Amino acid sequence: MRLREEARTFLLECYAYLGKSDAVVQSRWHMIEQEIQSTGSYAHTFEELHYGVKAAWRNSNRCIGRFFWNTIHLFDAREATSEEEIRDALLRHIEYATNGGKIRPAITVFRAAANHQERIRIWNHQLIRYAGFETETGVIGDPHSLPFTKKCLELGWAAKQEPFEILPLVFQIGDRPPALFEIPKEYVLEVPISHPHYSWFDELSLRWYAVPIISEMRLEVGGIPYTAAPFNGWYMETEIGARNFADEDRFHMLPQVAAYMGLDTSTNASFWKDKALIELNLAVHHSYKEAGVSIVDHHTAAQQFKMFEQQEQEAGRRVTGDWTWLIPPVSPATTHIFHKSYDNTWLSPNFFYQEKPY
Ligand code: HEM
Ligand code: NRG
Repeated sequence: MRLREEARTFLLECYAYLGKSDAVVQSRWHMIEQEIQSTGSYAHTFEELHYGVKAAWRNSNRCIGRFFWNTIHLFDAREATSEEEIRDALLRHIEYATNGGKIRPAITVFRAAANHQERIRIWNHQLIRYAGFETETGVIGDPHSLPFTKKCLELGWAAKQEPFEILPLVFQIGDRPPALFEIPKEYVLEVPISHPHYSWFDELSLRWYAVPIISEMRLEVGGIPYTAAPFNGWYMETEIGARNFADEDRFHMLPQVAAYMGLDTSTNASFWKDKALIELNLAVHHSYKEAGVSIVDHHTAAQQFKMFEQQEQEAGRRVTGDWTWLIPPVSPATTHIFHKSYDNTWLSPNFFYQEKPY
């Protein structure tokens, strides 16, 4: 039986890490075995789950931020059963993680799906995210959010159709109708983007939210699937400056930035995209720092990742990684990551994509 094996592998790893005696491992294993036999599943203790989420982060092949894997705060929300309790747990997560700008990595784990009636799914991609609206004159807001925004409107969301409009929280318990809640304004910290030297930058009216809280992935620990387990760290500046603002199918800002800079956009060889990209990234990093909101630049993040690799080697664990995601999208060859290869085996515990619930 698959669950039994995965539970056992996880228990041994977890209890070795926690320094438990053989006797404790034995007795806990007997409990788990019996629980699986009589109920078809088993429940993690708090400390098992806490180690599980740390290991899931440590095993996230695509994450450059893993040096801090051991510091994540766990909110155990497995007792939350009503819509109100789930909403309160999500707001508590946002508040704790935001911490006035000094961002704290955290995860809120909701109950595991024992059966379909009880499964909890968060429909948002991230708890805090900007809406996107299709209009006759083009998209207003973030094109990435178009399908989800449409769902929210169908569910009765009263949108203002603004370019940086925070989407509501939408989640579902089993087959019940999805619940939709506006996030109270005071919970959402945002950063207006300005440039340290270009005063015209303000005219672009760019802003971004402080905390990325991925809410659509499935956490797997010891064979148990947690379908709702939103987690956060802080941003690396390229995520916003080189992708969210720059991608042609996102905010597509490079032509405007280059125009303000007076660059020659009629030829590739003026490197106008590259120059605009650097100033955009500089502005994002500067603005977060100025606002007192945690953010890391891609050079520092790569150095921290190198320390993670060393630390893991010393601990006798292998580091797995997805090179294509680990290299930063700006000046990748200036980081050590570019110049080596990574084993892209997926270890467990880990975070996985799951089918969209809508
Ligand atoms: C991906 C940085 C914290 C799990 C990423 C990416 C970056 C990053 C730059 C690539 C994102 C992209 O290209 O879209 C960081 C930083 C953190 C942090 C700076 C600061 C502490 C965390 C935490 C977790 C986590 C706390 C989970 C507990 C992941 C996962 C992915 C990822 C699962 C892949 C997401 C996907 O496949 O879409 N991270 N991360 N990270 N990170 Fe981290
Ligand atoms: N690129 C996405 C966020 C992906 C996860 N990044 C993190 N995760 N930093 C974006 O919104 O731009 N984290 O948990 O800190």
